[in-house]
Amino acid sequence: MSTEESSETPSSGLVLGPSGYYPPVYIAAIVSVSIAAFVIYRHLFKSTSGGAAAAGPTYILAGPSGSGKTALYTLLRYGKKAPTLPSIEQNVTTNYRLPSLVETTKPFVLIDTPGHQKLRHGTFDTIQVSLHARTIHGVLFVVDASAMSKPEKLREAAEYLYDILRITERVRGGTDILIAANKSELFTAVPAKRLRSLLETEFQKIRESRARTVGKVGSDEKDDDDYEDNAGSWLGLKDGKPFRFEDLESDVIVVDGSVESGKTSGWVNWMEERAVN
Ligand SMILES: Nc1nc2c(ncn2[C@@H]2O[C@H](COP(=O)(O)OP(=O)(O)OP(=O)(O)O)[C@@H](O)[C@H]2O)c(=O)[nH]1
Ligand SMILES: [Mg+2]
Repeated sequence: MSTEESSETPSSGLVLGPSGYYPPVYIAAIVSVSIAAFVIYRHLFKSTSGGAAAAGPTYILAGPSGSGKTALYTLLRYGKKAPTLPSIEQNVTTNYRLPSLVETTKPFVLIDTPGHQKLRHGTFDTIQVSLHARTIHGVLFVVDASAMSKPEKLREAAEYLYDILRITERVRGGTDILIAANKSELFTAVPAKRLRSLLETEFQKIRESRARTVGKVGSDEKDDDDYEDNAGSWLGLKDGKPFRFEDLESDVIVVDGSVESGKTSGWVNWMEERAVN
């Protein structure tokens, strides 16, 4: 066998191919393309729950980053607290057992979503999938109640919830939504009733500002399927009145709790009530 036909790597560092040496630039290109393909694969298939949201009755944990979703998911799923890191992809189980329904119902799908703004598209997709499959039993929108007295944190939470409602309100009857006011053991935590009213005021402002971007209040139609292009200025619109959660199709309630103190019964009871419907 001649040296040219040998498959050994030459000492120069160049890789020998069937027809000679591949210059480093080709190798760099192949590596870059492989990495890009891997990133796209992860983005498409790993950042969302895939088919799980359509596989059975589903609860989705959503909400801003740092609100305690993964802490809650861990407590619900494993029955104990554990340290968490900011999530970059969803945590999914198709085998979640609600405590008082272990004997009587099948397991549920429980999905924990990342709250970072750049990763929220996966959450919207998951909600869409679950809505179309009619498997959605509820969205637990987790907020850090101790941060809700800060206008920018309140605004961020309200904007995110608004965008979720733009999806759920397109379906007749809407979707049950629990705003889980977490970290209620902290003395700075805003109580549930006050939080509801703060969010309503914020929603009114968001609706007005989005109406300005599309023309006038209610000018973009609810039955436009493309929610991405629709600012949602129609949300909860009734006789020109200020925004009220009770004017929505979706049933929205706010309940205090604390993963840290193990005070989650209000949220679990809410899930159990919906589990049998
Ligand atoms: N004081 C207090 N801290 C909590 C509580 N629940 C969660 N935390 C803490 O809040 C921090 C963020 O919790 P995570 O569960 O990681 O937050 P997340 O909503 O999953 O955040 P992302 O994954 O970035 O969307 C962690 O340090 C938790 O320990 C609570 O009830 N009280
Ligand atoms: Mg998380």
